[in-house]
Order: sequence, then structure tokens, then C-alpha cells
Amino acid sequence: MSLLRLSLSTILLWTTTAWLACDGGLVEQDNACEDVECSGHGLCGLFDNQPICICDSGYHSDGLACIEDVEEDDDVEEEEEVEEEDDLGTLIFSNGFESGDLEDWRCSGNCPSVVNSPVFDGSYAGNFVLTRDLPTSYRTEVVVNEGLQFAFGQEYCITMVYRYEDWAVDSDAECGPFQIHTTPSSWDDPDCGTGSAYSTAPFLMFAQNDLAKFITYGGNILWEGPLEKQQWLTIKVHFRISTGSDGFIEFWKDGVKLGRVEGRNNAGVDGCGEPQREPYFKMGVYKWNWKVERPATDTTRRQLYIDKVKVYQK
Ligand SMILES: [Ca+2]
Repeated sequence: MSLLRLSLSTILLWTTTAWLACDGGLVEQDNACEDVECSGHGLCGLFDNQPICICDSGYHSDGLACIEDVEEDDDVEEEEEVEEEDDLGTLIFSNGFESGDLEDWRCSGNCPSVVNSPVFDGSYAGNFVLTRDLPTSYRTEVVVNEGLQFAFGQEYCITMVYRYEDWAVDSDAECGPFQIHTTPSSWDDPDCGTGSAYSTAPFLMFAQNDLAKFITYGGNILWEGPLEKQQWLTIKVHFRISTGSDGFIEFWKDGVKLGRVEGRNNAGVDGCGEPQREPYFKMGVYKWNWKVERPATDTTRRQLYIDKVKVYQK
């Protein structure tokens, strides 16, 4: 079967928390999904403040219908290909924590630490720990100090290495090891409100239960597989962010190409109708349900290591 779709558990998550940008952009439009039945094969969720169908596995959305997948899907290539030593482009950012500190990074929430064991490359790696009793109970992330944004219409490659360390199975999901975060113009507009301004991310990685997932714009799961702990994992993403039809995203894990999706992958306007600015790179752990006390699971700790982050422009 081709493109994997959102699981039922993720659908429930969507409807209860509206993880529109992996950033808690809760949109209160309870009526928007009224009378939307999704052909009986999915559930309605909000996306760019509009109802869409989040279809069951084996189905994909077509308007407000859920259509059964066929083996051949023009949008997605799922053949496994061994990564070629291709031209990644011009290196525009590289950090493997080799300064021994966070000199290239600015913390969002709690700061990670820099450790000398385990490392994938060189002498140091970033150690991202999130526990519920930290000053920020839901976020240990960093962004690039000088800013790292992705121009619309431009091709980039991101490569990075990460390692889930302490990651008990939890039905309550989180972003990690990275997300490409939208930049709504209305972010700081008090008339709009931060939550309302967000829209769905171009792509991000996500963990839930015992699965790791690579999720693209609109909530499509481009890849999901076992959440492999205590081993270094390598990913590469080749992409063009676009508010039009010429966007694409390709994803490799451990040298194996796992999918490609084409088309629009960033909203043209934010949740308050203002133009979107270029999205930016953010990495670490973001577990939005820990923002508030929820009757969820008893998991209290997340830890991952990150090393050898590189960004290329093609
Ligand atoms: Ca390193």
C-alpha cells in the first residue's frame, strides 16, 4: 500500500489538541466539522481553520471524502532506493556541537546540554532532556542563533543524526528530533492571537506509542516505522517549500529513500489571513500536552541526542 495515513490514535490527538504546527495552535471552531462524515472512513479535523478529513489507514482525503488508496499513487514514490552520493548543494549551516557548548544555538524552553558521550561524530553531541518538572514542562528545543529560514521556491537538504535514548512508550505524542516551523505574520498581533496564527508545518518528525513518523503538510504521514532506541539514526530531507504547486519533500532514513510528496507544503496565509513568512528550523523535543495537566499517560521523561546537523542549499 502506498502512502500511510493518520492512525486512529493520531486522529483523536488531532481532534483534541489540534497540533497544527507541532506548536499548540489550538483553533476553536467546534462547528466547522459538524455534518462532515468523511465517507465513514475518517474523522474531521481543522487545517488552516478549515475542515479536512483525516482518513483511516488505507484511505486518502479528496475534499471532504475519504477514498480508498490504490497501489499506485502518482504523488508518492515509495520504492526503497539506496542513497546515492549525490550533490547535496552548498553547505550553509553545520553544527555538531564541536565547540563544546551551544554557541550557534538559542534555547526555546529548556536548554539542552552538550555531552562527550555518546557522540556520533567528533567529540560532542547535544543532549536534549525534557522532564515535566523542568522550568518549561513541555519544551527543550533550540533554533539557530542567526536564524535559519527556508526561502519559498528554493531547494535545500537537511541531514542530521539523532538517537532516542530514554523514550518509554507513550500514546501522548511529541515532536522530535526536529520540526520545520511556520512563521505567521500575525504571530505577535494581539488581535489575532498566537494560537490562531499558526498553521500546519511543512514537515516534521513526530513520535507516538512505539512509532517514529515523518509527517508532511496537511497531516500526511510520509513514513512511519518502529521507534528505534539507543542507536544513532541518520536522516536526510531534500525539499522545496512552496505555497504553490511546485513544492516537494523527499525523505531518507539511514540511506534509504522512504518517500516523496509533491505540491503545496506551506500555507499562503496564516490563521488570521496575513502572509506567511519563510519557515524556520527548530530541533529538540516538544511535547505539547505537558503544557497543561491532562489525564494522559504516566510518562515523565524524554531524552534524545542530536549530532552532525547540516543544511545545504541547492
Ligand atoms: Ca559532534
